Amino acid sequence: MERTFIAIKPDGVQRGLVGQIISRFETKGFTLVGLKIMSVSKELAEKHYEVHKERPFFPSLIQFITSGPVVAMVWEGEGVVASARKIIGATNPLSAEPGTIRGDYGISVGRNLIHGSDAIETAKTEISLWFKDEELVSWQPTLTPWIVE
Ligand code: D4T
Repeated sequence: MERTFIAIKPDGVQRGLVGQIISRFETKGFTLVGLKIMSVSKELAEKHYEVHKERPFFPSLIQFITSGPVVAMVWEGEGVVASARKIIGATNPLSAEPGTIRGDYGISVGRNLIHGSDAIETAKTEISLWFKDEELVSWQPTLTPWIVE
């Protein structure tokens, strides 16, 4: 079953949006299979954002993501990678559609609240970077037949 990596960034945690953000994925019908709050080391942050290491915003991005607790999650379900990106909205919250997490709660690209894997392969890499196998729980919600035909 398809899985994606989602992280609520320090701004989302500090602003008390953890519950509301989790609710978006839960009520959509996806299954939570991994969840932890953590301080992110500089090493983990730099690995996670490695593709951006030459970009001018890289130092401030690393500083931001390591500045407070992050809630790391793995969500499961058919099509979850692309669907989660839609739920999250465009990178710049000012351009993100109302109804998306960034569209509803943010105004600044450097405080865009949440990360979601951008492709199935990226999701696999990010899940193994952030979670140990034994931290993930495979389970079948009893509600499934009411959500998936
Ligand atoms: P993440 O990776 O955090 O889910 O964001 P996106 O996938 O939507 O966007 P991204 O990889 O292009 O950007 C990664 C991260 O860098 C911050 N950022 C981005 C920034 O601070 N300034 C910028 O100009 C850009 C483009 C926001 C998200």
